[in-house]
Amino acid sequence: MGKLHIVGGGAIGSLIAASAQKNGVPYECYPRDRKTMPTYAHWLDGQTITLKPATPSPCLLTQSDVLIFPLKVYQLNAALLQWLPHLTQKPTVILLHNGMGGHEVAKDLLGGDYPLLLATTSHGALKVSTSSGGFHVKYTGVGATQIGAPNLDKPISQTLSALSKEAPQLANAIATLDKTLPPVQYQRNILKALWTKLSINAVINPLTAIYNIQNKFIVNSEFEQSRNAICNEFTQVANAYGLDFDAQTVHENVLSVANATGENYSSMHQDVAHGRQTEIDAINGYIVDMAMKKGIPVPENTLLVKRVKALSV
Ligand code: KPL
Repeated sequence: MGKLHIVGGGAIGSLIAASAQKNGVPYECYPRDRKTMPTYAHWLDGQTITLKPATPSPCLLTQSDVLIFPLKVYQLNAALLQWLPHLTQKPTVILLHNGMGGHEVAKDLLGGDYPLLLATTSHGALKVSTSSGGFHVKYTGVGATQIGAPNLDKPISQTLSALSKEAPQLANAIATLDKTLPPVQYQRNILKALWTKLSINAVINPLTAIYNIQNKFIVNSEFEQSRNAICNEFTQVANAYGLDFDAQTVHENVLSVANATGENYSSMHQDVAHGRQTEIDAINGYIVDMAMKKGIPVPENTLLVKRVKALSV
């Protein structure tokens, strides 16, 4: 098994590092700012896990290594550029972020045939500052990670065991991630899985950020019109790109995630509350961009992008 190299010291990156520590997976962590890297993690069972110190700079990786970027899409270009000289042996790269656009960034910098995996996770984690000025990470909810290989030629393997014959390097990287932070579910059609997550984020994230509410409140009738409009626009755009969605199922799925994560404040709510840049460009902004290329009007998504941008720095 190769070593797992984790770029970034955010909540999910630190959760992966802590989980690697807990499960005996060899890893290195490369946060942008070593001062804000969590030093320990609080696990759901009350356990405290001490993280190993961060590694100061990238190093040459071998093909069996796995390089994961649990970063925001807008941080990806700079991070990949920094790593590019160290990827000559083509270790597997995994992108793990909310929203869309990472695949395009990776294609530009790494090329369309690079051993690449795209992933989305529903694990919950919170990075917390301590009174002494340090940081720790809190595992707030067990979820699952969906992962798939967008650069493989069709026909794409249906199962992970088929993938291990077609692309053993990618199957091994998935196994490494699964040993680190299970469960990891292989998705043959990862783009559809990412668009599904996009539909959820496109409704919950901007509404919770704009109205300063927990996820559960977006199911209220006062948001019905907006929810319907977002889901209808999303579905038209997704269909125009050959992705099979129907608006009613999209809407029902959004409501069920909002209920299941009801007590959470969405990541966009938290970004606005902490004065950080939001992921609006990679979520509703991505829908707007993709719609423009096909000449589809998306007034609700366009309005939400403007309103969230007005809230954030
Ligand atoms: O992914 C999320 C986010 O907050 O970004 C949801 C699913 C909305 C959970 O809060």
